[in-house]
Amino acid sequence: MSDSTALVLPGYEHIYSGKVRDLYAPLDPVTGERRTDQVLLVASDRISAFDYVLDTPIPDKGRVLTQLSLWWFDRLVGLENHVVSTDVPAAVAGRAVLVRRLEMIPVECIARAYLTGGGLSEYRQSGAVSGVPLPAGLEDGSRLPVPIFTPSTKAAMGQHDEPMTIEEVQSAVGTQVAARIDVLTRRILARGNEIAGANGIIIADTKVEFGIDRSREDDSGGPVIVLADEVLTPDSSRFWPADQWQPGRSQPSFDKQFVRDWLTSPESGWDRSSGEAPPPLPEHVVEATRARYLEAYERITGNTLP
Ligand code: PZK
Repeated sequence: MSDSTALVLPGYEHIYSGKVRDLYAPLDPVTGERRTDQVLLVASDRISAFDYVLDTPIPDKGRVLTQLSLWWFDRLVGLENHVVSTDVPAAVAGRAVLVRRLEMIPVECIARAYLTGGGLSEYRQSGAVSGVPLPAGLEDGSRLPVPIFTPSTKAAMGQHDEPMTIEEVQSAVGTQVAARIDVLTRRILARGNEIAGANGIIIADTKVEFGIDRSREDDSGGPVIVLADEVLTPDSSRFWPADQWQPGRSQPSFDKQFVRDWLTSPESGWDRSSGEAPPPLPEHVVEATRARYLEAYERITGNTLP
């Protein structure tokens, strides 16, 4: 998307805007040329719900997501990540990261530790998710015996991602890289749940993205796989308060519950099936949502937002 509303950042050129984030290329201070080895990843305060980007921003959301990702990157030891520097323009301080430009792997890497959403639908139809057979009798919110890898396609914006079989992943990226991203994605979720679980948060599932650093090779001459994007945030993961977890019903989501509940309540006057864009959020919904994002950050990290 070429977004004329994206910020103008001195020393950077805007290259792309997603629903809630913006991508910039650094400019060489001497030649003014675009650098091809790095990108600036900027998390906005925009929020999406029901596939719409809402008109009302959530203050501090971009900083929460960025700072939480950085906190996790530090704790996912043994896994390379794309972070180069947090020294970024003042206009985006705290919500932007300068990262290594990677060759992105064209797969949405999803791991599930609990069953809900699209995984639950697949299970109810076939007893399996992404080709992984599961025990009978699982319900919405059930914990899985082990985290499973349920990759999907990276659809263009406005399109829906489709589940991929492991064979399709292998065809897209080769059997070696497919096996690596499967293991790494499940390991990230397992480690995330070890850490967040100690603070009463369940991470039901998560989506990560990997890239390949083509400037290097691993010890066996294979590709160097690097964790990119954001990691274990409320936008990429389902966070559930552990004390309210109750399999057999849909779980309250940590972040967007107020937004979803208000948009579908009579108070909003919005009909989800009308095809119309949702209305702006009232102050109380903005504040409750902001408080939930901050609470997720504080409960997971044990710190207040810097
Ligand atoms: C990259 N995105 C998703 C993010 C958007 C879209 N390290 C990297 N190297 C090259 N490309 C990317 C990354 C990362 N991370 C990430 N697309 C490409 C994205 C932010 C805003 F509009």
